[in-house]
Amino acid sequence: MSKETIRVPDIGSSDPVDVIEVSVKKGDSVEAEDTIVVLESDKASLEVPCPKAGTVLELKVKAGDQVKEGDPLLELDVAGEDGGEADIAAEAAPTEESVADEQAGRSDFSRENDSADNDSADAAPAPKGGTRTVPAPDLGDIDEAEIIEINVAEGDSVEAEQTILVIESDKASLEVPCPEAGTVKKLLVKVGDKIGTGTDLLELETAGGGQSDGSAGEEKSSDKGASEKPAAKKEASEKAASKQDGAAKSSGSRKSDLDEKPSEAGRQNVPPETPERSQGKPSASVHAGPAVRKLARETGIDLADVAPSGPKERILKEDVHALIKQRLENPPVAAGGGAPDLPEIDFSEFGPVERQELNKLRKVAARNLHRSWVTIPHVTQFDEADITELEAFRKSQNKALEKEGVKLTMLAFLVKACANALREFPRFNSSLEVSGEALIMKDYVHIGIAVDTPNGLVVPVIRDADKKGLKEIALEMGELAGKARDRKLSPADMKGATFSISSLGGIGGTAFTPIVNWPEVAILGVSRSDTKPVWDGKAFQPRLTLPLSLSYDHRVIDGADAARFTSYLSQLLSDMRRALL
Ligand code: CAO
Repeated sequence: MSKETIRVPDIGSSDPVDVIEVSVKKGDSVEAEDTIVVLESDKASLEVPCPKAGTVLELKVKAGDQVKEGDPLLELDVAGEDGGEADIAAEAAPTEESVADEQAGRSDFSRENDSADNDSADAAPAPKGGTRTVPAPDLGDIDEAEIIEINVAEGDSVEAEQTILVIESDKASLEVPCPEAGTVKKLLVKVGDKIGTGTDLLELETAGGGQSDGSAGEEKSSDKGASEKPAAKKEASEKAASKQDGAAKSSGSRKSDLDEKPSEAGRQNVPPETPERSQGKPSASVHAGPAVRKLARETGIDLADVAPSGPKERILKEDVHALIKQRLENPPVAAGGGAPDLPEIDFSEFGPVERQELNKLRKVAARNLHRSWVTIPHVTQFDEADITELEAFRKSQNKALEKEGVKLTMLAFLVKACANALREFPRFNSSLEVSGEALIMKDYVHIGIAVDTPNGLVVPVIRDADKKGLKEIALEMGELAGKARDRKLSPADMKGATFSISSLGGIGGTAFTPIVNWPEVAILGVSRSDTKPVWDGKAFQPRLTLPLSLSYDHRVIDGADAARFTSYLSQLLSDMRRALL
């Protein structure tokens, strides 16, 4: 036996970095090049491979520790070697975030301190309008990399820095950002293609139209990919994660493993990144290194479905394994009771037809709706609230508030009332752990509001609704609804809802059964209020009545609780003074 201490390799910086993942445990057999830990600074992450094969005798670090060059990582019983003890520094392998810097001749954390020398490339003038070819960036010593995702489609508008595709080599994946804003005229590559430095990727029509030779842009594009500053890279990474699912699906490529994380989706049936996909803006990302992504791909796991347990919501290998285990133990509903395969039907046999491709927002919404529908046992509780006095109060207040530019809507009262009800009935503000073994009770009340836009449905979030006044809620809602319709919502605007409200009151209808927006456990549907004759014991009185439809996850909420919740809500809306109690 030969015991060797494996140490932190040269990471190019004397500053300590975080251990965000320990990929092996005591007793594990590791092969040379197997990742043993993942280190991360503010701007880059680095997978550290084991320099030799052997058995892990002892771990010297744990996730959350901080280390610097030379610190011991683990003790290894080196396979096939005998005698003595040795010290050995691991050699860092780049993750996707460090590849761009590697291309620029830096494969370590030092890059975060030396971005100034790259500014010239970033600042290279873009051609003023025209069609240009965007080539692959300088891939350094990577001869060939495979395109694993294409994140844009022909006709898409793209922004500068938006990820257009993701490539992968043996050790790393890299998101290739668009060097400038424009419209994708033609894709010149497809998923599965092998590309090298300078391979033409797409034709981009840049602002201004017309034709240009694009050479300056090509140069810029190449440099850009190679020398992109970490912050920009990080953002591009987020963009890629936000975009790739739709693109992967539409291009019929592999199951997306850079998929978005829908778990904090603040929207009705649509993950938060969805509108961003259609808008080409950054969005929530899955945080995972290449090794984890590879594992997910190999095992057919969609990283979007994996609950992260690492720091900064990073998905670890063990998270992927946990999901595989869970699926083996509890096959998803689809396996037993999901929709059977549907036969293709040629509708043109019966009359003229036109095929209309769904936009990305709707495609992803469909997927999430289906997932919620088949995984959550839904029940809808119907109720009514007498809002006669509330409506009178609202109208009277609106006259005064108009001057301040605030429109006090019924929805603002509903948000406030729901926030109160959620504090009163905290189970409605929880999430069921994926294992099904625990509830995550949340000590914050963030309410998602379904907003209808021409592009599809989005759900911006009013944060800490329980702590805000009606005016503040009304103002914020107006702003968010406006941003939604102008497609200007940021990912942060749509994250973290604990409960959603879907109001169709402005449109019509008497009741409906909204689908719970997983991982939330309940959603309130609101229909159009109407004046109804209500018996007061002596006579029928005309009362303005608001229909409420509360759908809930029956695994978490009992029918009796749902009835209590809507009764409470109804009483509160009948007399908001109760909110003060
Ligand atoms: N009953 C009667 N009238 C109502 C009402 C209700 N429950 N809710 C709103 N109204 C009235 C409003 O008072 C307003 O009238 P005035 O202009 O005369 O004041 C009018 O309907 C239009 O309201 P609105 O819809 O613009 O405003 P809102 O605050 O009620 O709703 C928003 C805002 C963003 C929720 C809404 O515009 C929207 O997008 N709704 C659709 C949500 C959706 O699609 N949900 C379905 C999800 S499930 O697939």
